[in-house]
Amino acid sequence: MTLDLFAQPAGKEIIAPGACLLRGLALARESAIWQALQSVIAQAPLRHMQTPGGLTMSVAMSNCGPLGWVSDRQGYRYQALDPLSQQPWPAMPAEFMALAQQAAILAGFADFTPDACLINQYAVGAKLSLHQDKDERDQSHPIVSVSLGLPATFQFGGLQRSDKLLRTELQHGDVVVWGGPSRLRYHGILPLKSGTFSYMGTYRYNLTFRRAS
Ligand SMILES: O=C(O)CCC(=O)C(=O)O
Ligand SMILES: [Mn+2]
Repeated sequence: MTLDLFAQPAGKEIIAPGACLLRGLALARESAIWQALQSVIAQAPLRHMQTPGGLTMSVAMSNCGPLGWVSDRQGYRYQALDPLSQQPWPAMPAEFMALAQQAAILAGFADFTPDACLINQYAVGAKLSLHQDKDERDQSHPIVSVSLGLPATFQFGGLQRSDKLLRTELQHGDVVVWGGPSRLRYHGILPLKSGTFSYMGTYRYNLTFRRAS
């Protein structure tokens, strides 16, 4: 008799209760994901948003899906229209949705239907300081985060900013999911080191899938 029912999927590392790292999960769909990503950013270009405090973010961002995350002098929020074009954000590509739902299921979140996907593009030196994802209305849904292109150091902390940080290198194709008791853990990305990743060039891309409404 085998214990397959209890087996973890290959490459699943539990990093905290309700949080796991699915190494290489996106690789099986990488060319479809890359094509879909290029189509989204052709419709809604990557741009450097302003923080409420007036700083320019080092990461360039765009969105797809019914809602998109935006930051400007008025604050952080989700909205249905791209402020650059006043048009709806591009639709969530089917391959994006399929990957996000597959990852959520593997992580133990069976009914995740994201309505927002934030796209982050990191050039050398770009970073995302330690923060919580807390602009979403219902935090019973997880965050699914997909890494593409150049590697980066991910910091994953606790519920207090000062809590000890786990540091791990995220590679092309890795997916991190955090929800449940880990949903509001602090996390961030250290400044990107220079490099070239075959077809994605000198960038790291990250897709974070959220249930915003
Ligand atoms: O780039 C990453 O891996 C993390 C992105 C993130 O935390 C965010 O967009 O809120
Ligand atoms: Mn975040």
